[in-house]
Amino acid sequence: MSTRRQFLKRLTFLSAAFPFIKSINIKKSFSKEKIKKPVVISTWWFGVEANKEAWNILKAGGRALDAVEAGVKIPEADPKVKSVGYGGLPDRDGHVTLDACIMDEFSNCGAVAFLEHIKHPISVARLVMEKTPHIMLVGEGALKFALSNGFKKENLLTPEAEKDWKEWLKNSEYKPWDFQDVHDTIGMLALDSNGNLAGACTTSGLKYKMHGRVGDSPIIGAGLFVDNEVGAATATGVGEEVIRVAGAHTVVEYMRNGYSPEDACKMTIERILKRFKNKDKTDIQVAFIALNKFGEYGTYAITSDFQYALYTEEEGNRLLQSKSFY
Ligand code: SD4
Repeated sequence: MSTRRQFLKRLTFLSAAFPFIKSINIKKSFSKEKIKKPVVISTWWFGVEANKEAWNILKAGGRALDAVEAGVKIPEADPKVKSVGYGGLPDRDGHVTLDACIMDEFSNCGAVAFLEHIKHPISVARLVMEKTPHIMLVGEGALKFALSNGFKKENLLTPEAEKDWKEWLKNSEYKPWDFQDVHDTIGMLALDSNGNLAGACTTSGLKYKMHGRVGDSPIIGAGLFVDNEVGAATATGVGEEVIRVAGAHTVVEYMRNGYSPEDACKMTIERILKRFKNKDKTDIQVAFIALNKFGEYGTYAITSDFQYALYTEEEGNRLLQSKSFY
């Protein structure tokens, strides 16, 4: 039985057994021709440039994995993006420490965390996936692995980021939830013309974090998850909250149960918000983006500042406003 038929059979069974499961999005009559592909979706304003790079690979019939790696390398190398790679804001001790992960259509995955001095952590993550029997390397070990594979050791702290950090040091007020200023991980998901999914996620993490702190972004199942039978999801925002609900995996599991990508993101955000009953929820941000096997996408955020970039054949490359709770 084909994978898609198995998927639909499971969904039909689930909705019969559990009528409360929303079955409105189940594509009983989904024909292959209706699948919108290729598609690439990514987080925040810098996703637009990243998508362009990914699209070049996708439109040439390339693999989603190659597209997402090439795509996220754009903000990694851009010093104007103060939350990813080169030019990222440092931790409270002045170190730029990077987290990244990547996952393909075969559930192969690789990650690096707490990595310093390497401009493209996503490519190191891919090499961890392809060249080692492991999934994640961190800190010194990740750096050693990168250098032994030809990566160059660089200073990633730009004069501008250093200036911001020195300014912050004057009061050293640690507000990891302060999303009014700079933040923003790039998470990217792609469906290629062969119908395969992949995802990548890369960040310098929360600004002025404790030295050694690692967020959700390099954690498979939290910052990123891909299941080629169902869909893919990635996260941005306060990583601690994403990890607590195994965010990206939760989104994919909701999609497996028949929910649309948008509903899946929304329900996962709801699970995060449950913990904040008596607090002001508008002072933290978490957002998810999701893409399913049919090329349908969806996003949801806690607060209204979240934007994402979407590139499809029909509509071109656009920066869009996400739905949110607040
Ligand atoms: C982290 N999730 O390190 C990342 C930060 C981020 O938008 O996405 N900011 O927790």
